[in-house]
Amino acid sequence: MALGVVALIIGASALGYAVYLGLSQLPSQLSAVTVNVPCSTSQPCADKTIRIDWTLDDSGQDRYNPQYVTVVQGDNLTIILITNDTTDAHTFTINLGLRGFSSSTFFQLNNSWTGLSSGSFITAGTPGYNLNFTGKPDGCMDNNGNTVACNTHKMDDTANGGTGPNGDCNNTLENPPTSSAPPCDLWSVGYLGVVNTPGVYKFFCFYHQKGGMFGYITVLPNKGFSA
Ligand SMILES: [Cu+2]
Repeated sequence: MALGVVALIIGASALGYAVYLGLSQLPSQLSAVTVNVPCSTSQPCADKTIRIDWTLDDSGQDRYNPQYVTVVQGDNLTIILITNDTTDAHTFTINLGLRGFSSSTFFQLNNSWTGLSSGSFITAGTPGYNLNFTGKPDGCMDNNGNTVACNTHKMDDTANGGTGPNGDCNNTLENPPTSSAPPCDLWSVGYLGVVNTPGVYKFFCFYHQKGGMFGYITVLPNKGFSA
Protein backbone atom coordinates (compact mmCIF):
# COMPACT_ATOMS: atom_id res chain seq x y z
CA MET A 1 0.00 0.00 0.00
CA ALA A 2 2.69 2.46 1.05
CA LEU A 3 4.68 1.46 -2.00
CA GLY A 4 1.66 2.03 -4.20
CA VAL A 5 1.14 5.49 -2.81
CA VAL A 6 4.76 6.38 -3.33
CA ALA A 7 4.60 5.08 -6.90
CA LEU A 8 1.48 7.12 -7.48
CA ILE A 9 3.14 10.27 -6.17
CA ILE A 10 6.25 9.68 -8.25
CA GLY A 11 4.11 9.00 -11.31
CA ALA A 12 2.05 12.12 -10.78
CA SER A 13 5.04 14.37 -10.34
CA ALA A 14 6.74 12.84 -13.36
CA LEU A 15 3.66 13.59 -15.41
CA GLY A 16 3.52 17.13 -14.08
CA TYR A 17 7.14 17.65 -15.02
CA ALA A 18 6.59 16.27 -18.51
CA VAL A 19 3.60 18.53 -19.00
CA TYR A 20 5.57 21.47 -17.70
CA LEU A 21 8.48 20.86 -20.06
CA GLY A 22 6.51 19.79 -23.09
CA LEU A 23 3.84 22.39 -23.54
CA SER A 24 3.75 26.06 -24.23
CA GLN A 25 0.50 26.29 -22.31
CA LEU A 26 0.39 27.19 -18.67
CA PRO A 27 0.59 24.14 -16.38
CA SER A 28 -2.49 23.69 -14.22
CA GLN A 29 -0.36 24.18 -11.12
CA LEU A 30 0.47 27.70 -12.27
CA SER A 31 -2.97 28.76 -13.46
CA ALA A 32 -3.86 29.37 -9.83
CA VAL A 33 -1.10 31.95 -9.62
CA THR A 34 -3.07 34.42 -11.72
CA VAL A 35 -2.17 37.96 -10.82
CA ASN A 36 -4.27 41.08 -11.15
CA VAL A 37 -2.23 44.06 -12.23
CA PRO A 38 -3.95 46.66 -14.40
CA CYS A 39 -1.93 47.19 -17.58
CA SER A 40 -2.11 46.96 -21.35
CA THR A 41 0.10 46.72 -24.39
CA SER A 42 0.43 50.50 -24.49
CA GLN A 43 0.79 50.79 -20.70
CA PRO A 44 2.86 47.72 -19.74
CA CYS A 45 2.86 46.33 -16.21
CA ALA A 46 6.61 46.81 -15.87
CA ASP A 47 9.72 47.21 -17.96
CA LYS A 48 11.94 44.23 -17.20
CA THR A 49 15.43 43.65 -18.51
CA ILE A 50 16.27 39.95 -18.39
CA ARG A 51 19.97 39.17 -18.27
CA ILE A 52 20.84 35.74 -19.63
CA ASP A 53 24.41 34.52 -19.15
CA TRP A 54 26.16 31.63 -20.80
CA THR A 55 27.69 29.32 -18.24
CA LEU A 56 28.91 25.76 -17.77
CA ASP A 57 27.21 23.28 -15.48
CA ASP A 58 29.04 20.94 -13.11
CA SER A 59 29.75 18.47 -15.90
CA GLY A 60 31.05 21.09 -18.29
CA GLN A 61 27.94 21.42 -20.47
CA ASP A 62 26.79 24.72 -22.00
CA ARG A 63 23.90 26.20 -20.06
CA TYR A 64 21.97 29.43 -19.55
CA ASN A 65 21.92 31.26 -16.27
CA PRO A 66 19.14 31.69 -15.32
CA GLN A 67 17.37 28.78 -16.99
CA TYR A 68 13.94 29.72 -15.63
CA VAL A 69 12.44 33.18 -15.83
CA THR A 70 8.99 34.20 -14.59
CA VAL A 71 7.22 37.34 -15.76
CA VAL A 72 3.68 38.66 -15.82
CA GLN A 73 1.39 38.96 -18.81
CA GLY A 74 1.73 42.59 -19.84
CA ASP A 75 5.40 42.99 -18.88
CA ASN A 76 7.65 44.74 -21.37
CA LEU A 77 10.82 42.68 -21.83
CA THR A 78 14.32 43.42 -23.02
CA ILE A 79 16.81 40.55 -23.27
CA ILE A 80 20.57 40.85 -22.74
CA LEU A 81 22.59 37.82 -23.83
CA ILE A 82 26.06 37.73 -22.30
CA THR A 83 28.49 35.02 -23.38
CA ASN A 84 32.05 34.78 -22.21
CA ASP A 85 33.00 31.47 -23.82
CA THR A 86 36.49 30.54 -24.95
CA THR A 87 35.46 28.60 -28.04
CA ASP A 88 31.77 28.46 -28.89
CA ALA A 89 29.14 30.74 -30.33
CA HIS A 90 25.71 30.96 -28.67
CA THR A 91 22.29 32.35 -29.46
CA PHE A 92 19.18 33.26 -27.52
CA THR A 93 16.27 32.05 -29.60
CA ILE A 94 12.61 31.99 -28.57
CA ASN A 95 9.31 31.37 -30.23
CA LEU A 96 7.19 34.52 -30.35
CA GLY A 97 4.06 32.76 -29.10
CA LEU A 98 4.47 34.73 -25.89
CA ARG A 99 3.68 37.85 -27.93
CA GLY A 100 0.76 36.22 -29.65
CA PHE A 101 2.61 35.42 -32.86
CA SER A 102 2.50 32.12 -34.73
CA SER A 103 4.68 29.20 -33.68
CA SER A 104 6.87 29.64 -36.75
CA THR A 105 7.96 33.11 -35.66
CA PHE A 106 11.14 33.61 -33.66
CA PHE A 107 13.10 36.29 -31.85
CA GLN A 108 16.86 35.71 -31.91
CA LEU A 109 20.05 37.25 -30.55
CA ASN A 110 23.28 35.87 -31.93
CA ASN A 111 26.71 35.93 -30.27
CA SER A 112 28.63 34.17 -33.03
CA TRP A 113 31.76 36.24 -33.35
CA THR A 114 34.63 35.73 -35.76
CA GLY A 115 36.84 32.88 -34.60
CA LEU A 116 34.19 30.99 -32.63
CA SER A 117 32.73 27.58 -33.41
CA SER A 118 29.21 26.18 -33.63
CA GLY A 119 30.39 23.28 -31.50
CA SER A 120 29.74 19.59 -31.80
CA PHE A 121 25.94 19.40 -31.60
CA ILE A 122 25.40 20.65 -35.15
CA THR A 123 25.94 18.09 -37.89
CA ALA A 124 28.56 19.01 -40.45
CA GLY A 125 26.97 20.30 -43.63
CA THR A 126 23.71 21.40 -42.00
CA PRO A 127 22.68 25.02 -41.38
CA GLY A 128 24.64 26.70 -38.62
CA TYR A 129 27.58 24.33 -38.74
CA ASN A 130 30.79 26.32 -38.72
CA LEU A 131 33.96 25.44 -36.88
CA ASN A 132 35.44 28.87 -37.41
CA PHE A 133 33.09 31.77 -38.06
CA THR A 134 34.80 34.23 -40.31
CA GLY A 135 32.46 37.20 -40.00
CA LYS A 136 30.23 39.09 -37.62
CA PRO A 137 26.97 37.41 -36.57
CA ASP A 138 23.85 37.45 -38.70
CA GLY A 139 20.48 35.75 -38.57
CA CYS A 140 19.12 37.93 -35.77
CA MET A 141 15.37 38.48 -35.56
CA ASP A 142 13.41 41.22 -33.86
CA ASN A 143 10.32 41.06 -31.67
CA ASN A 144 8.08 40.77 -34.72
CA GLY A 145 10.09 37.92 -36.19
CA ASN A 146 11.70 40.07 -38.86
CA THR A 147 15.37 39.71 -39.76
CA VAL A 148 17.48 42.52 -38.34
CA ALA A 149 21.17 43.32 -38.12
CA CYS A 150 22.70 41.79 -35.00
CA ASN A 151 23.86 44.33 -32.43
CA THR A 152 26.44 42.02 -30.90
CA HIS A 153 29.29 43.77 -29.08
CA LYS A 154 32.68 42.65 -27.89
CA MET A 155 34.26 43.98 -24.73
CA ASP A 156 37.54 45.83 -24.91
CA ASP A 157 39.66 43.00 -23.49
CA THR A 158 43.05 44.23 -24.66
CA ALA A 159 44.22 44.59 -21.05
CA ASN A 160 43.65 40.85 -20.58
CA GLY A 161 45.46 39.82 -23.71
CA GLY A 162 42.35 39.97 -25.92
CA THR A 163 41.99 41.46 -29.36
CA GLY A 164 39.88 44.48 -28.50
CA PRO A 165 36.30 45.42 -29.30
CA ASN A 166 36.63 44.80 -33.03
CA GLY A 167 39.11 41.95 -33.04
CA ASP A 168 38.56 38.26 -33.60
CA CYS A 169 37.90 35.92 -30.73
CA ASN A 170 41.04 34.06 -31.76
CA ASN A 171 39.78 30.79 -30.42
CA THR A 172 40.83 28.31 -33.03
CA LEU A 173 38.94 25.09 -32.63
CA GLU A 174 40.73 22.34 -30.86
CA ASN A 175 39.21 19.01 -30.03
CA PRO A 176 38.74 18.89 -27.14
CA PRO A 177 38.82 22.69 -26.76
CA THR A 178 42.01 23.55 -24.95
CA SER A 179 42.35 27.09 -26.16
CA SER A 180 44.57 29.23 -24.01
CA ALA A 181 43.10 32.37 -25.54
CA PRO A 182 41.13 34.57 -23.12
CA PRO A 183 37.35 34.10 -23.09
CA CYS A 184 35.57 36.27 -25.61
CA ASP A 185 33.32 38.73 -23.80
CA LEU A 186 30.31 39.22 -26.02
CA TRP A 187 26.91 40.72 -25.40
CA SER A 188 23.86 41.63 -27.37
CA VAL A 189 20.61 43.33 -26.49
CA GLY A 190 17.21 42.86 -28.02
CA TYR A 191 13.85 44.42 -27.32
CA LEU A 192 11.38 41.56 -26.94
CA GLY A 193 8.40 43.77 -26.18
CA VAL A 194 5.14 43.20 -24.33
CA VAL A 195 4.38 39.56 -23.59
CA ASN A 196 0.62 39.27 -23.95
CA THR A 197 0.03 35.49 -23.95
CA PRO A 198 0.35 33.40 -20.76
CA GLY A 199 2.23 30.13 -21.03
CA VAL A 200 5.59 28.43 -20.66
CA TYR A 201 7.95 29.24 -23.53
CA LYS A 202 11.21 27.52 -24.31
CA PHE A 203 14.23 29.58 -25.22
CA PHE A 204 17.26 27.83 -26.62
CA CYS A 205 20.70 28.14 -28.16
CA PHE A 206 20.55 27.31 -31.86
CA TYR A 207 23.91 25.53 -31.64
CA HIS A 208 23.61 23.71 -28.33
CA GLN A 209 19.94 22.98 -27.87
CA LYS A 210 20.61 19.27 -28.36
CA GLY A 211 23.19 19.45 -25.60
CA GLY A 212 20.67 20.87 -23.16
CA MET A 213 21.26 24.59 -23.59
CA PHE A 214 17.68 25.74 -23.18
CA GLY A 215 15.46 27.34 -20.57
CA TYR A 216 11.92 28.56 -20.06
CA ILE A 217 10.14 31.86 -19.69
CA THR A 218 6.86 31.52 -17.80
CA VAL A 219 4.34 34.26 -18.50
CA LEU A 220 1.85 34.27 -15.64
CA PRO A 221 -1.75 35.08 -16.50
CA ASN A 222 -2.83 38.55 -15.44
CA LYS A 223 -6.53 39.29 -14.99
CA GLY A 224 -5.75 42.99 -15.13
CA PHE A 225 -4.20 42.87 -18.60
CA SER A 226 -6.06 44.17 -21.61
CA ALA A 227 -4.62 44.05 -25.09
CU1 LIG B 1 25.21 27.70 -27.23
